[in-house]
Amino acid sequence: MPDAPLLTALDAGDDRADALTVDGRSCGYQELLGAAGAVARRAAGTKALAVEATASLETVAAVVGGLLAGVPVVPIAPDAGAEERAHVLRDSGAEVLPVDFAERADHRGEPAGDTALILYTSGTTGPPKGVLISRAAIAADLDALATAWEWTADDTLVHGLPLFHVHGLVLGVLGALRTGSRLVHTGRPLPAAYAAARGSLYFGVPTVWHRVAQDEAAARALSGARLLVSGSAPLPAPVFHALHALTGHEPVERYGMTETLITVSARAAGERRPGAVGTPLTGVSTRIADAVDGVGELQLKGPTLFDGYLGRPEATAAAYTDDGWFRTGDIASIDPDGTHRIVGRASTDLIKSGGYRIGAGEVENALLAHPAVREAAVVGAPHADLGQQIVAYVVATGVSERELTDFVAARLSVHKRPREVRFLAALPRNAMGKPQKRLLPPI
Ligand code: MCA
Ligand code: AMP
Repeated sequence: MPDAPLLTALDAGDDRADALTVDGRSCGYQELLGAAGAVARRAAGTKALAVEATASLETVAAVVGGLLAGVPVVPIAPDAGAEERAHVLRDSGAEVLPVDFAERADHRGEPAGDTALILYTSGTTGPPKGVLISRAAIAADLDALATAWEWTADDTLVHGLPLFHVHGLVLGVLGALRTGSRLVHTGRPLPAAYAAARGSLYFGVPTVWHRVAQDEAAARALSGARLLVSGSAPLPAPVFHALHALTGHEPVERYGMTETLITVSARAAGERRPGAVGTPLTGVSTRIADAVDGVGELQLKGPTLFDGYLGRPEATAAAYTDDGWFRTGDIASIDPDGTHRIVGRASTDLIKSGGYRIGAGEVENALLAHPAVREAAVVGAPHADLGQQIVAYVVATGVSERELTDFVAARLSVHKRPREVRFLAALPRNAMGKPQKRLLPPI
């Protein structure tokens, strides 16, 4: 299995000139292979390849080039601030290499490298950790999803998601290059761009689907599609129903994590239930641990799981139970017919905003690095469009909300900035002096 190529469709010799469109520029597989070959030649022998993951053909060529060279690819968010960027480069040892899409070099056959991607993701505290994702895990996941969604070379996949996370990159790019479906990446996930692309298979995070459902003309244009898929955060039931009413399609919801890839999904041929994420994919086993009335932590086993956090054996060990199950940290229940429901997260310090995973501790540390800030507590407040929005409570003098927001955006990344800052005289603390987030004033 590890010796088999990951991007099977690329080797199959398809010569459509528009096999791939990213932000308005198209290319065929042969052009992509040529550009990726040039990257592979440069990357050969490096420890890891850092890719500035803009929505562009260059990003796709760089990622494919890393795979061809057998060098782990480390995508960097284009909006990553100085501190986050430095952390990722230092922690991974990845090199930034120039990528010129006009360059061509012949590079046949993928090597049997183990780690395909190192994706940086937030925990509740501390800086993001590098998640090691193997070729075998990606292949297993994409094949299971192709079966679940009846995803084939006849599809045109459309999305506009960022290319530095599992959703946009693994499913949204590598998935197209493995199944052979055409890909139209819209640059940004705007409803009008989704409508104009006239695809058969659409991916979006709930925020995107919420915006589509609010744009009636765009939503109606999706009625000719085959499948609308939502994931990365809970899809609110009203959005599910609005999409159904406007497009005629009930969205397929699926559940995953950077560490596990996608593990549970509704099926193209099956029932789609609002508030539910379907059943485990081929090869995946699930259980609910320490259940009270059937609700408890979702734990997983299967071929799509990661190979650990880069250089952090203790964190890797802590992610598993003693008997070898991965602890998702998500609270779930399973209906009598096997349908899974995600009902919350064990820790409120892991925030999901617009489908992005953000650690409260990471944002708090960034705020505390500002000389005017003495204390900081960050929470995810419910938000109709973003699911949760980042709200910061700070004890600070002589600094404005805007200055603090920009400070975090420049240090971490724009999507990790608080959307609201509340100034307090002191943080509520318990007798031991520990901050009590549940006693913070309501938003
Ligand atoms: C605002 N902007 C700023 C600042 N404030 N720029 C600099 N400094 C500031 N302080 C600018 C931004 O650069 C941007 O500019 C514009 O304001 C809007 O940014 P923002 O408000 O962040 O965008 P949004 O509209 O709120 O974004 C919504 C979104 C986004 C598009 C849905 O959240 C998104 O792409 N989410 C996808 C996340 C994702 O893919 N997650 C998957 C994780 P300009 O407009 O000029 O650019 S993988 C996963 O979860 C698993 C495995 C799974 O299950 O899938
Ligand atoms: P990330 O590592 O960014 O992929 O975030 C993974 C987290 O996203 C999971 O642990 C869940 O909390 C959340 N998530 C992903 N998909 C869903 C979904 N369909 N419903 C609810 N939560 C989801």
